[in-house]
Amino acid sequence: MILQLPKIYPITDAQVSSLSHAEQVKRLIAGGATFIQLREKRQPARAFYNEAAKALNLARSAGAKLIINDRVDIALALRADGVHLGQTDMPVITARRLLGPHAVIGYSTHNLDQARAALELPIDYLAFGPIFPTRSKDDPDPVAGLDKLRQITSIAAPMPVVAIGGIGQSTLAEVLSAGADAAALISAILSDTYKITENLRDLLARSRNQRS
Ligand code: 3NM
Repeated sequence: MILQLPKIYPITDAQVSSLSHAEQVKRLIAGGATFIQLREKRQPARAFYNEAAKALNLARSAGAKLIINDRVDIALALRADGVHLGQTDMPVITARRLLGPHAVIGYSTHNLDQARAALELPIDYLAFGPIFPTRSKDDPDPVAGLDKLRQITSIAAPMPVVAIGGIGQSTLAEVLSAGADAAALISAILSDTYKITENLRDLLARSRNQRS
């Protein structure tokens, strides 16, 4: 079945935001998030497990889906809605075997060859980026730009494509016009602690005004 993604896909980040993942999730849900990724690159497994458990409770009570970045073990232990995997994480096929057919699996790609290869994998969405320069990722791949995004969205259908990297209020429209099904964002939503809910509401409103 083809995954229906909201146009705005927020990702939590404990470096960009000083708040806990659970608190970020709470504010994102208040802003209208229905599909959220928890991304944690530094915490030890136990600390992240505890945080993810709290975040998942919040998501469940709001009917939102929660996807765990990288950590298939934590997603499995908590029965989270799915995982987001990168090129150096556990192979997608292995994750699918562990998580079963109903889990959502998203997969990061950074160039055309990776995107083509991803289309052969048992994934639910393909992420592509960075579309623009980003400061939220250590050692990002080269900026891919909108033309490559357009190429990918044209070959990927019906696989949903999530654009990521440097997307904000002013660039959202271009990314969606390039055919992306959703935009995944960190700093444009999280960088001001007091405006997380407001930022997300604003982005969702903009995305609704956009023809797809
Ligand atoms: N992955 P921001 S870019 C987590 O290119 C991540 O795959 C990327 O954060 C990729 O919205 C990125 O603040 C960072 O730019 C996205």
